[in-house]
Amino acid sequence: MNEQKIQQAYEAAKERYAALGIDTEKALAALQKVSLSLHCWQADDVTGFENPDGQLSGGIQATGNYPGKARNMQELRKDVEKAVSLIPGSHRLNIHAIYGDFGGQKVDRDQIEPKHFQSWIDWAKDNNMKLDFNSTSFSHPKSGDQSLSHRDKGIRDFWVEHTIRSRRIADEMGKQLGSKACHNLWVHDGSKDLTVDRLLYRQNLKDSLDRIFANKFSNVKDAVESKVFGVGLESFTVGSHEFYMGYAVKNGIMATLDMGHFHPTEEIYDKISSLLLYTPEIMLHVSRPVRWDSDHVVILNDSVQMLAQEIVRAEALPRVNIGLDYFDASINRIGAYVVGSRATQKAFLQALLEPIATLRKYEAEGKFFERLALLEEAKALPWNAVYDYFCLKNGVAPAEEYIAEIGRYEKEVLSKR
Ligand code: RNT
Ligand code: ZN
Repeated sequence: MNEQKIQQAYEAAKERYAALGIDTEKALAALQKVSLSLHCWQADDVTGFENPDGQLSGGIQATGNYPGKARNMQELRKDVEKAVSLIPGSHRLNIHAIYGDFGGQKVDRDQIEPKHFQSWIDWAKDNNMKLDFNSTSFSHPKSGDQSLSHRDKGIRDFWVEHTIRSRRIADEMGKQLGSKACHNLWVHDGSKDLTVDRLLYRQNLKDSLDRIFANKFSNVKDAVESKVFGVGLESFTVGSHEFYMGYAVKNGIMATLDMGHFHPTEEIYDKISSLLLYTPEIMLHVSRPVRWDSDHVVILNDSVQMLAQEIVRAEALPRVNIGLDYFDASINRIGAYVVGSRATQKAFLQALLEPIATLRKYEAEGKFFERLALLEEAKALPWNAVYDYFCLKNGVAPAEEYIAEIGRYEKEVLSKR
């Protein structure tokens, strides 16, 4: 796309928005500050580096067998660097504990240390990125159907130790990179069939969490992630939404809202303005459930748009940590990162360009037809010209041009794996 054309289209859009009282420059400046936390696990279908042949377990599944997945740390970093080069702005990388630099050694989960992640911290510095972290309860011989809530104290102790160490690693990342790291705790714990011991498991999980969070780390923002159910664990999830919402509120930590972790017609956008009254911040897992928590690549759909609108309308951008969470193994994985990240950015840009003052005025005056009409019209305003300009300003391929770039990378790099 010709630079001049992008510029011209932007000038026209700027005028169009100005007529509605919207300052596109302000929206662009705000979007520049929206950092996405890219999930490292899209690049290798949640395999990690502990055991490259290991099977993914714990109620999550990556389906598809597209060639070219990252087989080791070097390949994964190269892929993330490529993806990031096609996403305007500066972003974070969200790492799971199984992605440590273990140097070919067997390092069990209760043995991980900051040193195993030092090369990630150095990499992040070199690439002008910040890091977030996650403990990993799945894909391990001690996982079974439960981890932190297991009825065997020995198993619980193992996972408590792992999670405390994970938070310590996050602290080190936050300290060295000068930006607090989000530590997200999600455990798959549940049961396939009916349990008569719901209370027992939940008491166990609460007790484990109390032990895990007994220490405060000043460079960590803690988050706990609920879920409605996992594959193979359909009848009961220990860490339900109520469980973690209660825990987060009581302990002043974040709840993570994953878009795929609620009942199929339940949307997370409506939870933002409630949770923020009671918790300091929120962590998001932007995802796309298709009939279930299928973790399809994020696209610019109503769910993501309404989520972004709610956050912007509540002036909550500084209190929301935007993580992505999906893993599609059936398409080019770098493409998956880029499509999902750009869709998320577009949703936030649209929200930042909303004629909110007029909409609020209509609402206050009871002019509901006018409110509905303007909401409809706003959908078709030339926000995409503003996004192309955002790409241009950030030196990133605009519009569909990234498709060819990813094609080149596939030919030159991925196809040789
Ligand atoms: C699983 C959760 C969790 C994971 C990652 C890999 O349903 O969404 O966030 O996807 O931790
Ligand atoms: Zn998630």
